[in-house]
Parts: sequence; structure tokens; C-alpha cells
Amino acid sequence: MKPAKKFKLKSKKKIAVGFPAISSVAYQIWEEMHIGRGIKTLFKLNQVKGYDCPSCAWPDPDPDNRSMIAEYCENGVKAIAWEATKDKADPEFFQQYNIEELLGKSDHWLEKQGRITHPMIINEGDSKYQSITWKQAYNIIANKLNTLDSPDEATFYTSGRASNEAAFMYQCFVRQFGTNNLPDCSNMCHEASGVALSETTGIGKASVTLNDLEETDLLMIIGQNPGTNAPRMLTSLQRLKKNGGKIIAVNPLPETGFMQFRNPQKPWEWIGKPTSIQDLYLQVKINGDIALLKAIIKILHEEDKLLSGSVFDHNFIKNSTTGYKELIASIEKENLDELIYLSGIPSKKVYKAASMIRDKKKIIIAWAMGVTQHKNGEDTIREIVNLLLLKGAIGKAGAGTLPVRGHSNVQGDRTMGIWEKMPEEFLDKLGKAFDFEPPRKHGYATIEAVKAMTKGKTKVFFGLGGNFLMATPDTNLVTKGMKKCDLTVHISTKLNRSHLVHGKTAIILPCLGRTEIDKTSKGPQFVTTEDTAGRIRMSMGDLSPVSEDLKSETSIICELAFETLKEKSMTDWITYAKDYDKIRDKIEEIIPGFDDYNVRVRQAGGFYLPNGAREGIFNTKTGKAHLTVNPLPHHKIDPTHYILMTIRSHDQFNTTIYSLSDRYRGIYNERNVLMMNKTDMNILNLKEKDLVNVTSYFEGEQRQLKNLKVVEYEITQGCVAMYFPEGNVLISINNMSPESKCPASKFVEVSIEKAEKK
Ligand SMILES: Nc1nc2c(c(=O)[nH]1)N[C@H]1C(S)=C(S)[C@@H](COP(=O)(O)OP(=O)(O)OC[C@H]3O[C@@H](n4cnc5c(=O)[nH]c(N)nc54)[C@H](O)[C@@H]3O)O[C@H]1N2
Ligand SMILES: Nc1nc2c(c(=O)[nH]1)N[C@H]1C(S)=C(S)[C@@H](COP(=O)(O)OP(=O)(O)OC[C@H]3O[C@@H](n4cnc5c(=O)[nH]c(N)nc54)[C@H](O)[C@@H]3O)O[C@H]1N2
Ligand SMILES: [Mo]
Repeated sequence: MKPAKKFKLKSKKKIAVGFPAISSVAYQIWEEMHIGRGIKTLFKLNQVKGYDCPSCAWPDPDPDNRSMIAEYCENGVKAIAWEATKDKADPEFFQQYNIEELLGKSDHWLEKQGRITHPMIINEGDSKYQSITWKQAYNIIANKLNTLDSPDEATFYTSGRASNEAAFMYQCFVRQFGTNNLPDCSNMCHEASGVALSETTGIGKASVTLNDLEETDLLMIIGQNPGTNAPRMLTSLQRLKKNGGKIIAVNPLPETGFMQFRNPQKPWEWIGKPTSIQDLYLQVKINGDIALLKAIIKILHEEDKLLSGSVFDHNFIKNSTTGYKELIASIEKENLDELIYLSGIPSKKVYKAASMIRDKKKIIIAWAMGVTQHKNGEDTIREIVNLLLLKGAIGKAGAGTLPVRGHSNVQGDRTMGIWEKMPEEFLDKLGKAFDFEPPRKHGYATIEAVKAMTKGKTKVFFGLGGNFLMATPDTNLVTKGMKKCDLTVHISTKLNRSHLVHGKTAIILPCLGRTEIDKTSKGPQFVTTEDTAGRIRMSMGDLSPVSEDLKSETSIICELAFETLKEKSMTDWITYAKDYDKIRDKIEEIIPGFDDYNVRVRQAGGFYLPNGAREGIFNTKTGKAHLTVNPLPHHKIDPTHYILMTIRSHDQFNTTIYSLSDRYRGIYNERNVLMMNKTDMNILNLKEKDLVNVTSYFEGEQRQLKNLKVVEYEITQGCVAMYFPEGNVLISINNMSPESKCPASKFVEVSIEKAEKK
């Protein structure tokens, strides 16, 4: 075995993408796939006839605006290389290690073993997984499901990589089985965006397209790290800058991705001056965003009064919104100095931001987890909408809301009905189209699913992708919950910890990845996905499957539904398992916006779903967009404590850890780190690489993580950061937004003390 590489710290990277990224990518392809297979696959990535990148949900350019080579980024290539590896976790591999041994390995090691090749089972009392046939696996699952006291004793989780077709048939199966227990990764991700945007703009999605982004006058990026988590966004940001647009970044960390950029697809840019991305960087306190947005609105309101109403778009406000008077009354009551103090940003910079916004007509605000994963994420989003509406910046070209989605099809999965509380109208249509009576009682979202498990109310946990154990808060509690289940089942590509901390019986159903050819007895099949901008496109893999025993997610779900529901169901599951056009016909029948689905999705670039807010049509109860009054948070934190956020490194995709390094942040070969401000380190008398114990506090409960290594970082004072998923051990299951139930993964009160030397 190779010796472990040593923990190293270097200076933070000043420029995103550039040559080091290309060499990192080349290395990844070489190591995982062997170069020939890799290059062939890359050329198909995000091309009109290729497959949708399995990494993030960033949109592809329209066909006429697409790069001649491939639309890819460093992290997309990592995701592909990781999936298209030739390494295999086959039955022989599972014979080599028992569960105890596998539990001792790191998350990186587990996935690194390669693709799972056969259906695997571990029975009660056994110490190893062994292979079974598909038929046996379906029978065991179907028998267990059919002998539950109530369908609500089963929970069906979805991770956002599942295609539209798989997600649609999955929710149809689950509802025919009789439950709405359909938690998904979105519950921990952009749930707050869905809630706040539906309420204020009438649609829980972005109101802009890529073209809007490139022609906007001003973009604010709040709580998002584009260089790492949506790297293809940088190309649009570069174009935006070339078109004369400005960018304000709001973040407790000066992330490399919004500082400077070189386009990896334009080698001639590798030498010479990089594009500077942000024009103004606001180093906000964690959760200081509401205070900042209110301060900007207050400054603009004062100027609007002085400049006889020329700062706000009063015509738009009058014709298209409600709540202006109440909003202004509340803003007038706020104290500007207090707002600026609570934001943590120097007053000069807040005024600078307001002056940059004042004269602009086309404004877009983008955000991600730094905004949503808070107790009051919805308040921040409603405040973002307030600022945009006051400027008349929703419902026209070059302006609007941009919640940047995470998983490549998380948005599509919701559109397909993966939600524990789909509206009645959807359920009515679903019932009619498939001739059954869907359950109406709302099911569990993720947090409720964890609680039900730990109370022993859940007998079967089923995961369509994902890594529930590691992604959810309070890892120790979820461990207990998973172990209480009678049966845990995962449709997966690679081995992860959720397979190892399992119910009495556990089954892994191995599936094809997006890069692989999906051929059924009806011929080659393709699937479809929806990106952040609401565009539906086709995705067709071109690599030979890594094992002959793999099935597509869609086929697995349909076959399992057939085995489980038998004559109780009027659905021709076996036809749908082979012919995805037939599934798309049904989607078209039920979900608005999918007219001529099979025809339009075959056209270059696919098609956009209808989006009222984009056209200035607000499908709210009043038919207008809503300006809202949102409380300013006053956090009661012990003055000796810190606020911890749990974030992603440059070298991971959620719980998939590609390597132990975080190149952009200059941290190498170690993930158990705590990023701290220099002044805070001095107060605690800490040096870089010192070991610390971190204790978290929530409603009288304490949790602890020992021996984190201190890294000095330019983070807002009073704030600290560590990586997700490791940080989940510190987060209470109750630390969440009461509105959307999204865990507050970016706001954990902690104390820090020096650890005894190991
Ligand atoms: N390569 C790669 N790509 C990914 C993923 C991945 O893991 N790897 N994950 C995918 C998924 S599912 C998602 S949801 C997205 C996530 O994409 P991001 O939301 O960019 O991911 P995080 O690392 O959680 O980063 C949140 C950012 O918010 C900042 N932040 C934290 N708290 C606050 C706050 O209170 N205020 C402000 N203004 N900023 C704050 C952090 O410093 C950090 O820069 O990326 C998707 N794309
Ligand atoms: N503390 C903290 N917790 C967080 C977050 C945070 O910022 N901080 N972020 C939250 C967010 S935004 C999200 S989206 C969730 C993510 O939660 P999940 O979506 O549950 O987790 P992933 O890590 O994306 O899932 C990885 C696993 O998916 C499987 N997989 C990969 N590709 C495929 C495929 O094509 N098909 C199938 N069937 N399986 C596949 C592999 O087995 C892999 O091990 O985590 C959340 N948890
Ligand atoms: Mo996410």
C-alpha cells in the first residue's frame, strides 16, 4: 500500500481553473479511465447529442452558443472519471472484506474501489455482502414491502442524480404502493428557495436563462462557490464581464472561483492576464446577509426619496407587486448603523454596493447553500426578492432570480413528483392516468424520515442513489435509525457508508451510470434531465457498461414495481421498463409544459419549461409578486463561541470524496481541518496545524468532534468552517428552518479548545 501523503498547507489559489486544473483533470482521467476512453467520453459531454454531465445542474449554452469542443469543467470531468472507472467492487471484493473492515475505511477509499457490479445482499447475522440474482433481490424486497402493517412503514429517498424517467416511475410506484414518504436531497439543499420563491414570485425555480446572465448589468453572488460547485458558470461570468457587467460577491470566504478566472476551454488564455471576476467582495458574517440586504434597501430607499423616485421602479412596483407600503414602513424603522454592524461588512463597502446597484436596471441575484442552509434561509431569499422587485428586476431579459441548483437533476426530480407533499392537482392527474387512488396524507421529508427511523416507525428504507447516512445531520443518530430498519435497499453505482450502516437485511441494486449505454430489448434508450434554468434535454451514454449485470435505474424501478404490486396495479410496468418514450408520453399527460415531449426533447438543445416569473407573470394567489417584511435575526451566541459552517472542498462531490485535498484553498491531504481567522487563533493561542476539539451546542445538547487541525484562513472573524460530510456529527437533527425544514448546516454554534497532544 502507498504511504499516506502528508498534510500540507500552501497559499490559497488566486486564479480559478487555468493550467493546474487541466493537469489535475488529465491526471484524473488517466488514473480512473485510461486516456483513450476518457477523451472519447469528454467529447460527448454536454454536447447536443451527448449525455448530461452527472456533476452539477448548471445549464448548457443554447446550441448556437456552444463551444466547439466540449462543455466541461474540471469537476465535471472528475465526476465522469469517477463513474467511468474500470475498477470494480465485484462479488470477489465483497468476499475479501467483512463489514467491520469496510467500516474502518475512509469514504474516499470505499468509493475508490470501483463500480458495484452485481446485486448484493447481507442477511441478519452475516458479516459479509454476497451476490444474489435480480429476481431474488426483487422477491425479498417485494415480500417485505407487502407484509408491512402500513405502506407508511417504508420510506423512499431520492438523490438528485436520478433522471426524469426514473424519478417519475419511482414516485408512481411509491404512490401506488400507498405512501407519500418521498424525502429527497432537495430537503437539505434548495428547499428554502422553493418555499420562498413560490410564495413571492409564483414559481419555486430560477427566473433566468444563461443568456440573461451574460447580458445582465449587475450580478450578485450570495453564499455560493461557483469555481468549485458550478465551474461552468465561470464561462458565463467571464462573458458577462466582457459585456460590461459588474459582479458583487457576498461570502464569509474570498472563494477563488469568484476572484479571478482563466477559461480551461481557451488554451490561449492560459498565459496572459486572467479575468478578474468580482468588482466588489463583501466579507459578510455567517447569516449576516439579511442585515446586508436590508441595509442596501434602506440606503436605496433614502436615495429614492431624494431623487424623486428614480431609484426604484415605481411603475413596476405599482402594477406588478403587493406589500410596498408595509416593506417601506418596516425599512424606515430599521437602524442603518445596526444593520451594517450585523452584516459584519465595513460601512464604506455597503454604500459602495448600494451605489453599484442604484443605477442598474438589469440585475440578477444568484445564491446557493450559504443562503439556504440556515434557520431563516427563506427570510434571506424573500429579502433578495424584495431588492430585485424594488428595482423592477424580475420578469425581463437580463434580470431575475438564480437559485443555483446542486445535483444535476434535482430540479427535474421535483418536477416529476418527488416530493412528500405534491399538490392535489398533480395527485388527481396521476391517479387518473394510472388508474389508482393516490394517498393524500403528506409523507416524510428528510428530517422527519430520520426521526421516524430512530423511533422504530420505519421498517424499510429505500434509497434511489445518494448517501443518506452521511448527507443527513447528526450522523450518530442516523446510524441508530438505519440499524433499526428491517430492510435497507440502495440503488447505487458505488459503495458508500449507507451500505455499511444498514438494517437487519441490506440489499444493493447496482445501476448503470449516465455515461453508459442503456440498451433494452426495445433498442437503445435515453433519459432526460432538467437544469437550473428549467431546460429539458436528453442524455445518452456511450460507454460499454462496466458489468453485464447492471440495469438502468428506470428498469430496476419498473421491474420492482411489477414484482411488488402484481395484479393490484393496472400499470404495464414491463413495457415502461424497456421503452422510455412510453414513460415520456405519460409525463406529458400529467405534467404541464411537456407537450410533444418525445419530439421536442430530440431537437438540438431540448426545450424550456414554461416560467411565469421570467415573463413577468406571477402565478401567486394575488397574481402579483409579493414584497415581504422579514425579521432581522439577533443571534444569541455565547461571546466565547463561534459560528461554524460546513462546506464543500474543491475535490469532492457531496459525500463522494475524490481526494483529501482542497487545491483552491491551499489545503492538501487532510480533510479534518478547521478554518479559522488569524485574530481568533491569536485569542485562543493557536498555531496552524494545532489540534483542537470542537463542541457544538443546540438547545441544551452538546456534540463533539475531536482533533481537527487548525488552518489559518481569511474567514470573517467569529466564524469558522469545516468540511461536509464530516461536520454532520456536530449538527442536531432539530437545527433546521421551521418553514422548509432544511437543516441549518451553515450555522452551528461551537466552542473550540486546544486538544491534548495525541
Ligand atoms: N464539484 C462539486 N460540485 C457540486 C457539488 C459538490 O459537492 N462538488 N455539490 C452540488 C450540490 S448538491 C450543491 S447544493 C451545490 C452547492 O454549491 P455551494 O452552495 O457553492 O456549496 P457549499 O460548499 O456548501 O458553499 C456554500 C458557500 O456559501 C458560503 N457561506 C456559508 N455560509 C454563508 C452565509 O451565511 N452567507 C453567505 N453569504 N455565504 C455563506 C461558503 O463560504 C461557501 O462559499 O453544488 C453542486 N455542485
Ligand atoms: N453538513 C452538511 N450536510 C449537507 C450539506 C452541507 O452543505 N452540509 N449539503 C446537503 C446537500 S446540498 C445535498 S444535495 C445532500 C446530498 O446528499 P445525497 O444526494 O444523498 O448524497 P451524494 O453524496 O450526492 O450521493 C453519493 C452516492 O450516490 C451514488 N450515485 C452516484 N451516481 C449515481 C447514479 O447515477 N445513480 C445512482 N442510483 N446512484 C448514484 C453513489 O453510490 C454515491 O456514493 O447533502 C446535504 N448535506
Ligand atoms: Mo445540494
